Amino acid sequence: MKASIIIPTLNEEKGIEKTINDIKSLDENYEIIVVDGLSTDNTREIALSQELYNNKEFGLLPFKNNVKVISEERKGKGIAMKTGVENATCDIIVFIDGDGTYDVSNLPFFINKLDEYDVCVGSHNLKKDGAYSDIVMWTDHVFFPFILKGISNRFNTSEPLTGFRVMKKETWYRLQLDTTDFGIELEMELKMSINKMKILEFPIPCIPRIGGKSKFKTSFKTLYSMAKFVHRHRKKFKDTKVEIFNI
Ligand SMILES: Nc1nc2c(ncn2[C@@H]2O[C@H](COP(=O)(O)OP(=O)(O)OP(=O)(O)O)[C@@H](O)[C@H]2O)c(=O)[nH]1
Ligand SMILES: [Mg+2]
Repeated sequence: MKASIIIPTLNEEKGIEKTINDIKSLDENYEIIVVDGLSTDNTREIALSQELYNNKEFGLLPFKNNVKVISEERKGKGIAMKTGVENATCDIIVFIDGDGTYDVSNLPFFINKLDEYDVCVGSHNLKKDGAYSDIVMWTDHVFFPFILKGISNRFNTSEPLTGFRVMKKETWYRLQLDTTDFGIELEMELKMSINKMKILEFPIPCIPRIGGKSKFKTSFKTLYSMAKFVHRHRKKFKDTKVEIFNI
């Protein structure tokens, strides 16, 4: 198998099927791990139905794009990501959201780039033609990173809060992350710098959520806690070596 794709989900019944099908359509052999945070909708059932469907379809290759569904009762995207890694059997791990917002079509290419780079990250901010679909997306992907950049002027990547990252499992363990919520993305940015990692950024289009609600609270409280984190560590953000891949 090529890689374990970890998908944290919390009430993503509208998006999870598309997210899984987009991966299957790549015609590679990935391990798909859905880490569900006790969703109260049908996310878990839909993900489980994908597992059965696959086993039946690929009778001779029962583990091709097999879907593992894990329940994680502890709250937070960061915890879900960690649980996903602990259950991943491949040496390469990929993180994406379960709301269908990430275009995975070039994933095999970026997995191959891990011979040269420590982490490959997808960025909505490199692509001019992918208009932001709504105010929430614009706030998350443009306004927040802009403000954070203004506060610290230290980030070298264009979308510090991206949820699309590709790395070897050993790189994840080198990062030694302890944030349990969405702040894990900022902690990753920080630790990538501290460890002087080589990063490749690639442009991804802005695809609107298929349904469900954003769990990222675009509030001043979030902004304040993130700004505080960035300010506290501002001197350590400078060593990331980032290259941009122009598709
Ligand atoms: N298991 C688990 N998953 C979570 C939790 N919080 C968020 N997620 C998932 O993490 C992913 C990212 O959360 P989103 O709500 O999409 O955050 P976002 O991408 O900033 O917001 P959008 O722009 O609306 O997509 C989604 O697949 C969520 O369902 C949680 O507490 N537990
Ligand atoms: Mg999302």
